[in-house]
Amino acid sequence: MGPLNIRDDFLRGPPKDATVHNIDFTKTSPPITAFKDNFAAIVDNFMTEAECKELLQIAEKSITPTTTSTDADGPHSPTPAWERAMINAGGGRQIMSVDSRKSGRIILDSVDISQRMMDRLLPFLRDFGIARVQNQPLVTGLGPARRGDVYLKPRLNERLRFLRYEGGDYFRPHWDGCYVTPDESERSLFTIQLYLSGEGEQDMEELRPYLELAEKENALIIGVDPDEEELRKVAAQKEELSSETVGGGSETLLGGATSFMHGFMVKDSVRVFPKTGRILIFQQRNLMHGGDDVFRGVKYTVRSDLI
Ligand SMILES: O=C(O)CCC(=O)C(=O)O
Repeated sequence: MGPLNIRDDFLRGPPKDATVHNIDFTKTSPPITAFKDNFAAIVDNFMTEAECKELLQIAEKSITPTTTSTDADGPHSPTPAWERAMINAGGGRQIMSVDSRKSGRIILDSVDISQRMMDRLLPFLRDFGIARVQNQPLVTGLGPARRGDVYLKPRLNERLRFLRYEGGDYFRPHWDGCYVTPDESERSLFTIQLYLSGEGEQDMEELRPYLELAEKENALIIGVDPDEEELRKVAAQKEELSSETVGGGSETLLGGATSFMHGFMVKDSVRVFPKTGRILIFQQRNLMHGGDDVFRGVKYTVRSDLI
């Protein structure tokens, strides 16, 4: 990968018109009492649409071949080579698992960009009371709280994971693993999702039949003895519905919320819909979540961690 050539004033300064919203899981619809006092919050307008576009371009440029390819149809301009996202299999190994997730991914390691994002984020973390974490057992677990461990000087993991979901792509429910640096002096406590596309709230009437199909597929996949024939049928129905609505990625996004739920088989979840420039921050401990299937349009998000 060559130099990223990031302009000096990119992502500098505080965002204009940012609004914040703390998620109180006892007051959400549906309420999730098991997540009482667990931390999750949204900052809207954290980045402008232009900044989101530029960030995505930087990421795509980092994986775009520099040479033009030629095949039987003639020369083609280079297109960014998004890889398929994998899951961690322990011991630093990654494996493909479409039962768990299906999306494109670019991994961009950039201390510079993550530092600029962090400079912008820090005042919000202070307001949320998570710029310094001490005696918060729900966030750290009981051991660190009892020992009086203090988590200071948060930074954003420079490993930025750009995810691209389209045509029925998803990330099934899971917990985010806590990342511990090799020298064990730092660990991640919070996840960051920065949405680079999406319009925010979606029409639930329109979305409901799509979600029901995705839920059916999910229930079959995680069942003890899945009915393969039924699974194929549901997957085909879902594909048909999603591919009908895919058309270049310029359409309004349908689906793709980051959903919080208490348990794999829970039907109704608390949805945070992607919105360009919106950032979602939540504690890694306890908060089961997933990325809903995307049925129309393209969802782009950047995942990182606060360490
Ligand atoms: O794409 C999403 O909304 C969720 C992604 C996610 O859960 C993850 O990156 O761990």
